[in-house]
Amino acid sequence: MMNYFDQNDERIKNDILVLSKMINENAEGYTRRPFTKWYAQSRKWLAEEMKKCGLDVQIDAASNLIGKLEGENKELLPIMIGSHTDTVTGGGRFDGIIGVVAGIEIARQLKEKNIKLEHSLLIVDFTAEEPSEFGISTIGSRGMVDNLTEEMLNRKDPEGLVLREGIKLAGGRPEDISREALKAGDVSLYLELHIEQGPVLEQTNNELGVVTGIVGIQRYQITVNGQPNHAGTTPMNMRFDALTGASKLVLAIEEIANKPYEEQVVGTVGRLFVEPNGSNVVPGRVVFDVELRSLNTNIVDHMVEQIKTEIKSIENSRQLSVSIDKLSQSDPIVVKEEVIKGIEAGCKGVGRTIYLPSGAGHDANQIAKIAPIGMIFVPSKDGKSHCPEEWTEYDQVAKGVKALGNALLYFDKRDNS
Ligand code: HGY
Ligand code: MN
Ligand code: MN
Repeated sequence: MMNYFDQNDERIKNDILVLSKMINENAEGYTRRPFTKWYAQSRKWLAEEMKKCGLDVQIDAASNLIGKLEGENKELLPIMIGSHTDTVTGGGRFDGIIGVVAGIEIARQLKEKNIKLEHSLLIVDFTAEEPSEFGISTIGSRGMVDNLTEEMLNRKDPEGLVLREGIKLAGGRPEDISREALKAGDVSLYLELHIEQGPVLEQTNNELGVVTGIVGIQRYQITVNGQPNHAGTTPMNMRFDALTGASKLVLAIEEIANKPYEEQVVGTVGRLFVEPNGSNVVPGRVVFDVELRSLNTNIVDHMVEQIKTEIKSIENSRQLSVSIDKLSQSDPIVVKEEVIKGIEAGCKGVGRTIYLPSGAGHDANQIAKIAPIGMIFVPSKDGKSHCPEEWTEYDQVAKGVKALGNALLYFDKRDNS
């Protein structure tokens, strides 16, 4: 595969630095949550960068930012390159961000080198990929493939913002999401560059990862109801303590996830609320989120059944009432052989490459519902992500961009030969 694209470390570094300043300065790390003024600021900058390299820019009904470059052959379906620029609270500067920057840098170089693609090219910044305060992740890419239900659109965040209003705030038209959604046969291929968010590339001294599959994620909300009471006058044997009951359940979930299964699994409780949350009050109610991940959906379903059994036993032994509600589910993805072949070709001659699955979920999980998907990983220092220490060398990111650009040309030529 000819190396048509340059490794432009400096421009990539500048893009990442500019975006790393558009953050909530009152929050930890590099925080840019969706539907905030910092998100609007970054969106505005991205749109300007897209326009500068000749992309026709629009916001779709689900509020995704999309830059389009018309292809030479109108018979061919567009190729899409995308990711997200929202972060988790206290997050880093690379997760998602490098995938959108990569798309823009590829568009810049196509223009500079006067390379004419046969396919039209769509560069997408998907809205709210990270788990949101609405209990849903990949909001924009869900919307793009009509996978946002009315119930989801009517959900409120803790401040009372309704998701459909948030989408409008970000420039979307919730009422048009279903009508304008993309279907199978609308997009030829989706490609995404992303940090690995794990230790494998670094530990094996590789520079590029050809992603072979992406885990499926199921998220649930568990509510433990007990009885608030005076912490000083309520004897230990007369308490219905929601927090100690929830703690037993959290540890049981860890135990369930630590069991041996034929496929790797993870189980996490990352968000927990105590009511009334007073130091001299026996907790009356605890609400927490559980997320379970694996490449094998049957194993996750089996874990959920084990959690439900634990819930029954804790209800009986502690006279509490516990409910479990499903928040969201994304299905696991296996990357198609012919896509892996093109990604291999793109990485050839760019950097040391290995094959690995993704333990993180991505917008690609949603776009896989309407098109073949492929992903390229670049290393994460110490395997860290979703924290301020998240780090990838700029030249490593630029190598990923070059590989992605080469892969794009491989697929563009493949479909037109
Ligand atoms: O949580 C994830 O897997 C991704 O980083 N949003
Ligand atoms: Mn991400
Ligand atoms: Mn993330």
